[in-house]
Amino acid sequence: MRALLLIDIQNDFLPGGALAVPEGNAILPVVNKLQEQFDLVVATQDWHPPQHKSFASSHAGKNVFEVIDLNGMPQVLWPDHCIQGTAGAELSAELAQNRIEAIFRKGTNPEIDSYSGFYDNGHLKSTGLADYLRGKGVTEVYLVGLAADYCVYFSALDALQELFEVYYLEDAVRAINGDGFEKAKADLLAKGGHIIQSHNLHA
Ligand code: VGL
Ligand code: ZN
Repeated sequence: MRALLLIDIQNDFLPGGALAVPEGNAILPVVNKLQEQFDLVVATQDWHPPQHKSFASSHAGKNVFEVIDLNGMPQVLWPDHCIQGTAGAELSAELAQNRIEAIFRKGTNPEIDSYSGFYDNGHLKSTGLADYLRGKGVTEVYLVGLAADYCVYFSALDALQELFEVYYLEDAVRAINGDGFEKAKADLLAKGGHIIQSHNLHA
């Protein structure tokens, strides 16, 4: 049994958004078509309280994209994004949503960032996604969404660690940083993940 995971396809990661991923909108038609080939579609949603510690605005004198130490872990400082209840945090209106069975929210703890849909960055707390998928009999996880080098990548890493077969759909993701994208793909391959194109996938 396979599941399609839609990672953070939210307005703030799309053109015009607070943390827009270059060409992020290019994934939308691909993702909408892909959904038809899956019996289970699940989404994640970055869902931060205002003044989240991953925001540069929460640290006096710090700039966006600077890296700081946050509770013993390196933390990239982001522009304010995906604040709970704002339009930027909503899933894109251009994303087909009728087949999404559940939405897992993350990044709600103001003290720690949460790139993966499975765990926060310190692996302190689970979102319940892995158990949800296992409960549905899922063994293979296909990942699409934004950003390829952050939330899609970290979700894929956790999916591997949770012993799912992992497929990263290269043409249905876009990255914040080109180098980061190449490193993410190389690392996923080294750890047993599969990098595939959506046209190579069939029902
Ligand atoms: C993301 C940075 C900060 C993502 C979320 O969805 O990739 N990136 N928060
Ligand atoms: Zn975030």
